[in-house]
Parts: sequence; C-alpha cells; structure tokens
Amino acid sequence: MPQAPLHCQFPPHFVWGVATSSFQIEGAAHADGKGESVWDRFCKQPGAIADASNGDIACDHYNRLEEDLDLIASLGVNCYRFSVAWPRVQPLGQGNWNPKGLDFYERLVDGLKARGIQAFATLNHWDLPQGLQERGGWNERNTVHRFVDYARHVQARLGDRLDGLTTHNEPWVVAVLGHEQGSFAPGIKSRGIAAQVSHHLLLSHGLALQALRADGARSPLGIVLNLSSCVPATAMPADIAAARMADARGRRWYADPLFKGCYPDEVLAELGADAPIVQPGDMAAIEQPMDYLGVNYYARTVVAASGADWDARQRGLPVTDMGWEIYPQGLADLLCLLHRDYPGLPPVYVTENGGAFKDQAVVNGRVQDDDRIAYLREHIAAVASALQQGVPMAGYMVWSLMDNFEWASGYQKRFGIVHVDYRTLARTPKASADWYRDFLKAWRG
Ligand code: IFM
Repeated sequence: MPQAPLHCQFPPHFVWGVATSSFQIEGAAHADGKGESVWDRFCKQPGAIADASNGDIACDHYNRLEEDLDLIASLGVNCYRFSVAWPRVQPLGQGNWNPKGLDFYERLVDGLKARGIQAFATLNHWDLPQGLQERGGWNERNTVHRFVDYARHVQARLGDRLDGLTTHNEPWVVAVLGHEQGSFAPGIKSRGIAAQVSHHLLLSHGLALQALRADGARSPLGIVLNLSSCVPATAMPADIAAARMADARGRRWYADPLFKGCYPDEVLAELGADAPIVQPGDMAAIEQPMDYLGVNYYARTVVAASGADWDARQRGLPVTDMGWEIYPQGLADLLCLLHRDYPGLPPVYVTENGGAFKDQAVVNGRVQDDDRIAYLREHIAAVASALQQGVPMAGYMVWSLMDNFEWASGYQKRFGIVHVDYRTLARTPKASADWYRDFLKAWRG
C-alpha cells in the first residue's frame, strides 16, 4: 500500500519545534549580574574543550534576542525549546535572586507568545551555579532543595505563559559524563559520586514537581531523557545479555524510577557499594505523575560482551560528524519500547534530534546541507511510524535552531539548521531550514 506523504501522517495538534540551551547560545557570560556556572569554570581547564573555547560569547543570543525570535518565527515552527540559566536567575544558586536574569527570559517568552509560538522551558540544561558546586554540587542533598526553590521562583514569574516546564535535560549526561568519566563539567571521575548525582537529579525532579503543583502549576511538567535503542553486536547470548545490561544502565536507571518507583535490581547489584544512598520516601517522591516525557535521540548503541567499541564508521555505516551512526529505525524502536515497558506513558515529545555535519561554507548566501535534510526526514518518518504503532507522540523538536557551543567539542561541530559565522555572528538559514519550513507549510495545509 502506498504510504501517505510524510506531512499527512501527523495530526493537526502536533507540536513542531527547534531546540537550544542557555550555555550553548546565550554568551553574555558576565552580563547583568549573571553568576559563574560549572561550565564557565570547566572551560578554563586546559584540554577540557577541543578548541579551547568557552561560552563567553557563544552565539550572542542574549544580545540578539529579537533577531533570533524573528528567525525562529521564520521557520514556521509552533514551538521553541530553550533553557533557563540558573546562575543568571540566582548567581550563587542560593540566596539572592537576580531580577535581570528573569527579565531576559520573560522577554523571550513574551516574544514567542507574540509570534504565536509555544514556549518549552528547561530548568537545568547542565549550567549549575559554580557556587553550589563549591558546596558539593549534585552530590550534595542540599542541592536538591536549592533546585526546588529555583524551580518555584521561575514558575512564579513565567509559569502562566509556559507550554512546558522541564526539570532536567539528560540527567545521564550530568551523572556519567560529568561525574564518572569527567569529560564534561564538573570533571569528576567517580562511579559512586555519579550514582549519587543521578539519584539527586531524579529526586530534585520529583520534589520540584510536587512543589510546583502545590503552588498551582498551570503549565505541563516533565523531564527530558537522552535515550538510545541498545542492540547486541551479534546473536551470541553473551552479547544479548550485555545489550540488556547497557539498556538497564542507560534507559531503565532513569525511566524505571520515574514510572515504576524503583531502580533496576541488576544495576544496583553491579554498583554494589557505589549504589546511591536512598532515603525513605525518595522513590515515591521521584515517581510523580508527569504531563509529558521528553526523549532526546541521536543514534542506537550496539553492544558487545567483550566491551569492544562497535565503530559504525569502520564498518562503513553512515555516521554524522560526531561519529554517531545514523539509524532512524532506532528511534521508532525506542519509542515503541517505552510504550511497551511503561503502561500509561504520558504524551511523548522528541525534544532533540538532529545531526552535526561538515557543512559547506556559506556560498552565495547558501549552505546546502543535504545530509542533514535526509537525517531529519528519516527520523521524522520514524516518529510517524511510532505514532502509527500507538505511541502517544505529541511533538518533535530539531536539535538545533543554530550552530552553537557543542560542549567538549567546542565550536567544531555544527548541529544547526541555521549557520552561525562565529567571526561576525551572522545567522544564515541552511537548506535544511528551508526544507523544514516547507515541510511544516505542507503539514499545515
Ligand atoms: O548539544 C547537545 C545538547 O546540549 C544535549 N543533547 C545532545 C546535543 C548534541 O550533543
């Protein structure tokens, strides 16, 4: 049977967006009373960032807000996902609030609303105030309570105009890359600390949801997880078992507490003495009803029992400039797995999906990024397939609106559908931006 055109496979209320985060685009690192974040500090460590860059200027979004709002509107999206920089709002992460910080986000939210675009805010996209890090950061239970205060403060000012309020973006990254592998801020290398950090992130999510609802939350509340479909490298039982374990560590360690109120036993057993301290009532606090789940998907994970890296590039499979395999079917598989494992799954948004590619330089005002267009089209088709299979899909957001600071890779990796010239800061929509605009126009009919 011939398939309907892709744009016809999505309902009229579907949410289509582009996504960014504060540290990656805002710059203005010291403007208007902003405090230092763990990423400001981490960038100063020699060798931490591939091109020795930092977020001081980034895309200068803080100073180009109106231009960027017009840019977002020009894409025809009905949603924009951004994050609030905690140290802009509360420079030390406790104590004094900085009203100028929330003034900026209020201008952003009102600017979106004036353009008919939904506003999806994230409270923690990794830029923890350095002042809290100096008191132990996410390894300290006190940070959980400071996060709840911060969440309430943001909601009190913006909550009436938000269409989604996300507690954390990708807690796995903060825990594992930030505290076990040490390749991301704050650069700690300890499995035990990483496990405790993951528990505190989840606990702060649950306690924040309780507090926000007690305060009369008017916007939907949720969390965003980075997830991957884990598949065994071969049909050998050892590889199958290794893939199951990888899935338990990466997906179920986060999703099981949120939807079932418990950590997977096999991961607790593996952690042994490194397992987190969980106080009575913590798991019930984490398992709060959520209004939505955000899923960030980039690639599948192929797992071998030997622990050997399975390198898609070496096997001649298509990869992005990050070296991540391009595997759209993995997105459909993952979404169906979530639907199967968690009965009563709330509406699901793909809150990030996209690819870094070695884009051609701007030629006659044009960046012809055909590989990114193919990537987006195929992953959107995977979302359509999940929808057809009954997954409660509610939206899809491209990562990212524009090229930006790609964490430890600095400015060397370009994920944007809008090109940024880092010398002039000029923005130039790529061919993928035109493709997305045309796709959305066709969908609107
Ligand atoms: O740039 C990041 C983003 O901040 C979080 N998700 C993955 C993206 C690409 O690495």
